[in-house]
Amino acid sequence: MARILITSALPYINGVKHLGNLVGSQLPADLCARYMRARGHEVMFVCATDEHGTPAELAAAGAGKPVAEYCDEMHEVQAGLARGFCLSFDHFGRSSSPENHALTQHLAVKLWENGLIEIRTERQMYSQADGRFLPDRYVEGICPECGYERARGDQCENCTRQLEPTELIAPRSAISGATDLELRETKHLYLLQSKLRERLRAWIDSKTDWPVLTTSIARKWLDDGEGLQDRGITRDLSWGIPAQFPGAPWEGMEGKVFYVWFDAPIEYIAATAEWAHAGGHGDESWRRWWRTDEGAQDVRYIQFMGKDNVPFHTLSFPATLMGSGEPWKLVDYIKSFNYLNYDGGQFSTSQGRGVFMDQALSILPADYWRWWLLSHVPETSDSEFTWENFQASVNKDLADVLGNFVSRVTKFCRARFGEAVPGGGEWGATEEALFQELSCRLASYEGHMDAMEIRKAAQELRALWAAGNEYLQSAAPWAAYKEDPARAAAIIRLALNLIPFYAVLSAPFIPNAAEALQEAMKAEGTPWPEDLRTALSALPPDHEFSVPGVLFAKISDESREEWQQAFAGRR
Ligand code: B3M
Ligand code: ZN
Repeated sequence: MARILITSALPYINGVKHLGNLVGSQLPADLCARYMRARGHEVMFVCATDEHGTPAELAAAGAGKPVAEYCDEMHEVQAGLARGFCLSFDHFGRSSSPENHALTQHLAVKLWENGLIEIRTERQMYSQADGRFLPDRYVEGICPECGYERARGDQCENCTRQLEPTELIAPRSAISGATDLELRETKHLYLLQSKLRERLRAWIDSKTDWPVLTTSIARKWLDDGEGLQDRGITRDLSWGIPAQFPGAPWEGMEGKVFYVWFDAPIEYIAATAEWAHAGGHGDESWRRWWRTDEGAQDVRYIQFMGKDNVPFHTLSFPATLMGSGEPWKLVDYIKSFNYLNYDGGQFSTSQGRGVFMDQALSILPADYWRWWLLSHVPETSDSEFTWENFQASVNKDLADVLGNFVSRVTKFCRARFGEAVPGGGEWGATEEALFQELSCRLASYEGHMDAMEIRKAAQELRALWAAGNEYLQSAAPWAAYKEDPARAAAIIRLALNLIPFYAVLSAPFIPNAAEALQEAMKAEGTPWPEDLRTALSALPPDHEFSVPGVLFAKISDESREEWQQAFAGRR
């Protein structure tokens, strides 16, 4: 048994996330957490809302609410949607928590003590029209790297380059659209990341098993130097973690807060502390996940995120932790994702294009979405959601393959033998062939899941379901029943045993359906099939069950068309 720490990139507080956001971090992280728990590992799975920075302020202003109130409300909304999608966080925290305030300020002090933070006077965008400094997303303009026209002052969405507002070409205020911006002097704390370049490079070089998507982005910013410039880590904002606080070794930072990307990843640690405090556990209970001098040397730490977040997790956050000089746990594996597109274009929060988490749950249960999203996760390239593809995949994989298998087997048994596992008869060559196939596929499924090759794992899972259908087809219990009822009983006994077996294997993808199957088969608590033959004899003769209700309803052409229309326009 190992100890596995899993974090998902923190969803911004500024509104309900779309399915592209969900599949890029929280959902695959949940898949991993569920799988690792099922394999008997001790798992700590945390996430949180990312509540600081200009996105929060802009969204609160848009909603006409004080920022704190807006964040309280949106946190509850996002937590509710996470539950709706069965995201099995051990804790879903808030980057605005007292724990994060304390840790962020603590780490900044350590960095200062190690000579990695200094005060710099810089010239910063000031808007006459708005009467204020314009940090980060308060400025928009053209990306100096790729020419993208709607680059934001913190990062270009198109090419992932981290930016300063002053680097944008033709900058304008995101508040008023004003272009009369001038540069005014102000002081900020700077993190001297460039001093850590060689340490970071050696660390990245040691990660030979990381996905290419992750390391190529890291190397790009490491090599051309742009990504690892010394960065201002404070901002002229009122909402955030104060940069001037009792015990701070510097002066003059009144009215400034830490930059959201400085405190957000620290919330991974703080969320674990929040978990401990919420459960009444002592500090050692979270520190054993995060301090390599207090137990975390045995932890495997896996992060999940979209590709635009990779520079912050491969460079900035490790720089913070390494630079502190304290023994914090660094990430062991970063699983990053490309983008999911929507029906010929992009999902867009600003334009309300695509399906958002609340809308998705209002039309279909979570498992339908989980299955499609995970089996089409944009792992090696961008992928695209279309309603046709969604309909086909739900109807074929879930309804025809898994749902139909369960329904045929349980109904046939009820009609011929009653609602209990039939005894008698023997297994022969057909069963032997099935065992062979299942054990190969199970090993391959486990291999893909261990490596978090999610699409391949989904394919293998589907093939495991299909093997059950093919077995039924070739063993033909309905025909056997006429001549040799005992033989039919043996076939059905095996087929019934496949149901809890499938439920356990499928639970990371479709937890609700898996639970319904376990309940119907009265097989709750079935363990992972460490030994195939044992697992497939787990339900003995006379074990009672009930025929489950429809597991997955097919999506009709009418519904598909209706949804296609409904989600084409503005949210
Ligand atoms: N909130 C960006 C995003 O949602 C950001 C991730 C923070 S992870 C520490 O894409
Ligand atoms: Zn760009």
